[in-house]
Amino acid sequence: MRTTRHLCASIGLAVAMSMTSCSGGGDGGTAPDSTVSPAAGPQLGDPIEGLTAAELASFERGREVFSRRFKPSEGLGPFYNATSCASCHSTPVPGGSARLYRNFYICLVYPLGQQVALRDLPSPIVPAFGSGDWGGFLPAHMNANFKLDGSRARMPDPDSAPYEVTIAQRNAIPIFGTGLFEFISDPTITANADPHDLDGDGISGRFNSDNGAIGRFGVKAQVNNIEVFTRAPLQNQMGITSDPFNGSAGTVSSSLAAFQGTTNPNDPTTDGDGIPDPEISHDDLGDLIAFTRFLAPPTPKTFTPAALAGEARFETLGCVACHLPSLESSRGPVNAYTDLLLHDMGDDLADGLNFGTPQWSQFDPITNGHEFRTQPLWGVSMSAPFLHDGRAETLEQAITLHGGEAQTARDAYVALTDAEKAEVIEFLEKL
Ligand code: HEC
Ligand code: HEC
Ligand SMILES: [Ca+2]
Ligand SMILES: [Ca+2]
Ligand SMILES: [Ca+2]
Repeated sequence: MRTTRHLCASIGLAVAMSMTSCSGGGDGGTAPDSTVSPAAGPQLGDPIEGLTAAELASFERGREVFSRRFKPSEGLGPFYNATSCASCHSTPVPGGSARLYRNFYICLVYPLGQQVALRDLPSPIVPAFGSGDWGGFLPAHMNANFKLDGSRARMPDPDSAPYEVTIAQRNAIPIFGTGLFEFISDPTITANADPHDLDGDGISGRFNSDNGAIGRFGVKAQVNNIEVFTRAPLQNQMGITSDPFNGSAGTVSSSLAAFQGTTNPNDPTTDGDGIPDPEISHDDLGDLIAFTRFLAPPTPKTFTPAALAGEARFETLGCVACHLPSLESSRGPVNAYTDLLLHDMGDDLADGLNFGTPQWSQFDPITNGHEFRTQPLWGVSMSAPFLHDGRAETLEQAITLHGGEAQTARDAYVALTDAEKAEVIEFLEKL
């Protein structure tokens, strides 16, 4: 059974050998032997095991690049939200998440299906700050276009703009272990998709695609590979231009056609700030990619009897329909509690934005405005606030705000006694 196998794989051989239920087929709720030792594995912020010496050295240098605060003289800007990756990914250590004050806005104009970014911005991410000298890159101040006012971003007013404007917030998510999603094959992801809910369990699950390749990264699974999700924040969050490192060779198992691609890994990014492009060297970019690619997942804590009971409830409540405990990868099981698929989360969580080309979206009405990638739950207790915009302060709130396809599981959770709910929370806190 998936949950049992995952538990043993993730808490290490020594522990696994002391737990008879690990040899196979357990029910996921077996109480642990009282001699179970503390969970073993990499410390938070360490790389995954099994790297070569060269990869390890690159990873260590990459951690420095990740925390480096770029200055305007080094290319920061002309537009930016933060001066380093670690500005938003630092709680509790570099690679982590951030509180609400680091939230940023995403803005698209026109209706779903025709959405485009504000004119003169490289992406839908609205930069909070801008400096004075853009060379030829000055935004045209027209209608719903991007504006700076006293170096602070001014977004179009959705009520008075001449066309539809959709604005949503994003709260930083942790990237511990995220790089392992590249080592999960396309068929492993697509095997769980059920876009028309043919098995009738109320849960669809669509894969997203990014320029024809299956998406894995971002809250809408809108990006295929770590190179893109390193170069894109460099440009969109920090205004740091880069040349492709591997380009299309960085793409993970391309397969499907896309119509609304968001990223092209083969294009150099450029800007007009007067600092020669690229603003990050090839070596530094490679090291930064090594850091994001090889950062290890959080090591689960030892499961208490209550956590084990919570794990069993997590399954009976139906949470596992989306939060799959484990996916196979070429580097072993990835125990992230996600299927890497999109799910309709209901009207209240919907952000009205479409990214990438989700499965079947070219035929059906576009549903991506209501959909999100199942957020991984490993290490989840360290990354408050929760949900894509950080609207939930506690794990309990995050669960009760689930809607749409998750409504049944959410209602089943709400119907539990306080003691039973506490078991589910304790389980989440051990991941
Ligand atoms: C202003 C805050 C901010 C900054 C700065 C920032 N990020 Fe992020 N990061 C986010 C948010 C928010 C998300 C989720 C965004 C989404 O998918 O819409 C994210 C997602 C990611 C992901 C995908 C994680 C996953 O689970 O799929 C990676 C990888 C990542 N960031 C790397 C970086 C790197 C590398 C840098 C520096 C070049 C960086 N980020 C800078 C806020 C930030
Ligand atoms: C239909 C699929 C689905 C089901 C079923 C589901 N979830 Fe989720 N879960 C998601 C998605 C998608 C998100 C991200 C939503 C967002 O960011 O707005 C999420 C987010 C979360 C988060 C917040 C994670 C974070 O870091 O922000 C927690 C905690 C969570 N789920 C727990 C549960 C529990 C417990 C259950 C069972 C009671 C459950 N989920 C059932 C899809 C699902
Ligand atoms: Ca720049
Ligand atoms: Ca289904
Ligand atoms: Ca420049």
